[in-house]
Amino acid sequence: MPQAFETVEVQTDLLILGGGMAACGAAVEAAYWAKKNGVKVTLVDKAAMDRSGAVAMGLSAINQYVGLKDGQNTMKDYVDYVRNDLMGITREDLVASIARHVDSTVHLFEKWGLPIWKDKEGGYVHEGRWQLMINGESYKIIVAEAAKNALGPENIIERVFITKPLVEGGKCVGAVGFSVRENKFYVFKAKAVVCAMGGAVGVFKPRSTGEGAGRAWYPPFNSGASASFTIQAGAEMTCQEVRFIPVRFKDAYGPVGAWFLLFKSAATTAGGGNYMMERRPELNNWAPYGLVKPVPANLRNYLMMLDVMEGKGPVYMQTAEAIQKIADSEPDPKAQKKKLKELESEAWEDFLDMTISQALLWAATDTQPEEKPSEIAAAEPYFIGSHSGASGAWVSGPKDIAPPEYFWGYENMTTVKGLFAAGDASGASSHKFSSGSCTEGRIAAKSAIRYIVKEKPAAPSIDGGAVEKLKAEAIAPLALYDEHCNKTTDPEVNPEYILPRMYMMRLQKLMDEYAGGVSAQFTTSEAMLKKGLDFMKLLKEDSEKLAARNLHELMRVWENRHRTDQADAHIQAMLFREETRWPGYYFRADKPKMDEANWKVFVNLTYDPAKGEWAAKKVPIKTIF
Ligand code: SFD
Ligand code: AMP
Repeated sequence: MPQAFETVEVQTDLLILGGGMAACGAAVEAAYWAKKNGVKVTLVDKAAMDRSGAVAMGLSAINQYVGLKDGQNTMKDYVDYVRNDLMGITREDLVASIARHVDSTVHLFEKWGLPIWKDKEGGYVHEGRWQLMINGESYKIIVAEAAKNALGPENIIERVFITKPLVEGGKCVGAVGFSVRENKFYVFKAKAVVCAMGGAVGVFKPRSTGEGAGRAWYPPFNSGASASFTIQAGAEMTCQEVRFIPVRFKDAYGPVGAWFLLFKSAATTAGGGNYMMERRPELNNWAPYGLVKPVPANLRNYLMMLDVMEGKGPVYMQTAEAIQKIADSEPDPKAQKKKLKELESEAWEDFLDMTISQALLWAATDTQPEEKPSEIAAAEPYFIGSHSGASGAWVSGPKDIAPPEYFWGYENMTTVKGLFAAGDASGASSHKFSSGSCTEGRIAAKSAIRYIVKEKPAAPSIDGGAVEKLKAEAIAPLALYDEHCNKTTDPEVNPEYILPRMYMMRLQKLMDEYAGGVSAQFTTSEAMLKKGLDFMKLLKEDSEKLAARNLHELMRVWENRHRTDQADAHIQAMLFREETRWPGYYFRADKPKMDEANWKVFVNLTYDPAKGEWAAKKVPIKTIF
């Protein structure tokens, strides 16, 4: 029996998609400018904002704070840091734009109630040059509360999963989606849209399958919605080849930043060798970037992977040594003991504030960080433009910093009119993290409201027929299941459809083996990528046969469709870039060297949804600072 679905139409001016760090920043800023300009704002999140997105579990550090007012660093310092970390490929205008505003966002967090560690003089405690320590278990709740207070509950719709954009006459005029709790299909008609639906996890096969499926560093509920939304809207995408592979405490993905930066811990292989020192000559091959401090994240990974590939693993974070060294610097045994206790509790809190499962793993494996080292490993690839990856939509820079090639009227607007992107959704501006993503959300929302006020876009006229077509497409997997599920004794095995879990495993296997995942030691080549694209074509054909048993699974169907768009874009971009620029993230075995003369450029992609075709091009990098 086909299920009855109500259609709910929501008319608004500014539509904010997502409820994470960027969307919360967008909400707070939009509320202010909307009141002044009589603009209606609506925010839609697939989950409950209090705990949605990457910061769901909380965080133990704010990774971007520039300290402009106290003269700790300049905007240019931050641009220099990001450019080098991304091996020269970065939009300096976008990074600068966030860097000059990020401190004010952090001050807002503090005003909203986020406890930031203070030293004896009342200054912020730094984890590293750019990072501040926080008691951040409730970080997301605090930021979401501010966003909710600013917008008002009547303008927030939770638990609605966005599937696709509405595009009319080359402009983005809204989005469609469905409730994950009720049989309701939503049509949001808007004058401008801020896309902030996070990055993508689960595109590649994770290290943990079966016994630990769903365990990953980045939250499993970010599944490529931003990338798919902007790709399907026809927006130009950038840095789709720049995945991020973090090194993490093995199997539970605990963060390493506090250990490396705050506790100044070393990582060694089983024999005690320190790859960062022993492998230093390798960095010359990646000059000039490899020779700058801090060594880019991908190269730190790479040096470690070289040891692992030579069979020198496991790799250990020498936690006990690091803690003891700090305690020993205290003047007397009593102070040393006190310090040791303090460090122990900080070590546990680091995990309890942001990766609780790692604390559980320590407990389950009888690990006391002050007594024995813990294993670390490179995770699987993720798509996270806000962290140390860079994938996302190509957006306009700010008028006062961007060169003409990077400016088209409204900062953070994609190449599709009326469609703005922030956080993981916007590309080539890495190292925004939680604070920078919130800041970019603020910038994008203010700009989107300026677009609405200045351009006065007409209300969208999407007709009923088009809406019915989108609705039928969105919910078709439910009917497909109902029609065929009784044709086999086990409904999980059925020649008429594919369930989302099976589909996801097929996608992950493809990416893992052909596009340089964990099992391929992050290595691929032109031939492997082309073969991967052959399989991708077949997978995409079969995606029309995705079936869902209930609303929850319908969400899983669409998550996988979104992941597939991200996967496809990734292969296309790696294939186009004929060099290896980020070893440690991926290695093109057929083009093993970095080629500054030909490839110090952005790779930008555009998808034509009508033809199902990609177009790739090189875009020059403009040096501003
Ligand atoms: O160090 C849909 N991050 C860290 N940032 C820091 O500042 N400090 C840290 O300590 C950090 N660490 C860290 C971090 C993340 C994670 C997961 C861990 C550790 C374990 C990075 C930041 O969290 C990240 O940069 C920002 O959160 C990015 O912000 P944004 O807004 O781009 O993404 P989001 O917050 O994940 O929100 C996404 C939202 O979209 C919703 N959504 N809504 C409707 N329809 C759909 N189809 C949707 N799909 C997704 C989500 O529900 C969510 O609301 S450290 O260890 O690296
Ligand atoms: P992580 O926990 O790895 O996400 O790191 C938190 C922050 O510290 C991020 O800004 C990282 O880029 C940075 N970081 C982590 N490890 C190192 C390192 N070994 N050297 C320099 N920066 C680091």
